[in-house]
Amino acid sequence: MAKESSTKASPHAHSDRFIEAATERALDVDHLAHLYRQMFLIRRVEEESARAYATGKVGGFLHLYIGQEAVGVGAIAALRPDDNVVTTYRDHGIALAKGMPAKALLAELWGKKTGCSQGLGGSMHLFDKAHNMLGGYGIVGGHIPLACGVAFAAKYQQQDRVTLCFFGEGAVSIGGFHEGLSLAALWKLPIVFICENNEYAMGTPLSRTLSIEDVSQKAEAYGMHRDRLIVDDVLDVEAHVAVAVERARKEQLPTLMELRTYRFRGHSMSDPAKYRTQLELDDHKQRDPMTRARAQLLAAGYAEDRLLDLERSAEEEVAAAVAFADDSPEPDLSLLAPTTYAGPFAY
Ligand SMILES: Cc1ncc(C[n+]2csc(CCOP(=O)(O)OP(=O)(O)O)c2C)c(N)n1
Repeated sequence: MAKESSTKASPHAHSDRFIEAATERALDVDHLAHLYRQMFLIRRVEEESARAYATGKVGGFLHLYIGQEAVGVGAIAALRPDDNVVTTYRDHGIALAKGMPAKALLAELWGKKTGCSQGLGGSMHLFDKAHNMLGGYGIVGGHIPLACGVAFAAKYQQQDRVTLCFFGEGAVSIGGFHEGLSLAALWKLPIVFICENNEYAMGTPLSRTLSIEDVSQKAEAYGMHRDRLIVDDVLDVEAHVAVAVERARKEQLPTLMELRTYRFRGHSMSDPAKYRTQLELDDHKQRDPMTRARAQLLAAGYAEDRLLDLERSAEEEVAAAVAFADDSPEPDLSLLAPTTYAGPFAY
């Protein structure tokens, strides 16, 4: 049986209940402004990445996080800097929220030497040891057992560090998901599994791949805590994830969370997203959590001038990162052999 945080209510009902609770809390406008700036920065970085891809500065695959910013920003706000994060190829927003500088990120997408992985990893493999951002993985669900290993290491070394593991709903039918959850529950690992349910795995809706609608129910099979919400409000995300993070840190117990979100762009740059209607997309854009955070700030008396300053400073940060990536050198050719083959290479 799942634990007391379980719910069989619809995600809307759950979210509404939480919004009521949220309104009872005093709104920390400076904190919300900080989260809004992070979301705004991510969106602008993604827009510049798309532009660079179209002009051939970025090669390979590019999966944008536009529309989902409140998930990564809200969830990571509930962490300490020394906590670990592991995620999928849709990793730009998560890396920025975890503290990776925009310069290191864009230089990596541009394939430059100054990128976070010296330009060798690219968009899907963002790593930043200093900020405990442990990747960026391309195999759907393949990183979930790896994240369990990270959480196991923290527990084994008696550190009170929590691991957040993000994945899409497409990973829920993959073997690694079940192996990971099973071991996390058995070994009582300090980990929070966050399923970013953005409704489509490439072009396939969840209803065509899963026999149930509530992904979080999968936790029941492993006797794991679970939670579920619709991502309208970044502060709600933070508050929900904070409960699971606390449980992981204090009780060494894992949680599976399903966060219902939506991506505004196609799966990757090559996807025109013809499997959904314009009406559906417009409806989701109307409920954009980033716009909502901006409106919340204004309603709470945050001066519009301050908001514009904050947006301008983010724009400047992105422009500086683009210039940095443009001006950075290509990776050293001497890295090619030692990073491709095992052998007696000096690296
Ligand atoms: C094991 C495996 N199978 C197939 C793919 C090809 N693939 C890449 S992304 C993707 C869809 C995954 O969707 P989801 O998990 O919902 O994440 P989202 O892209 O929506 O963030 C697929 C099938 C892959 N990378 N790995």
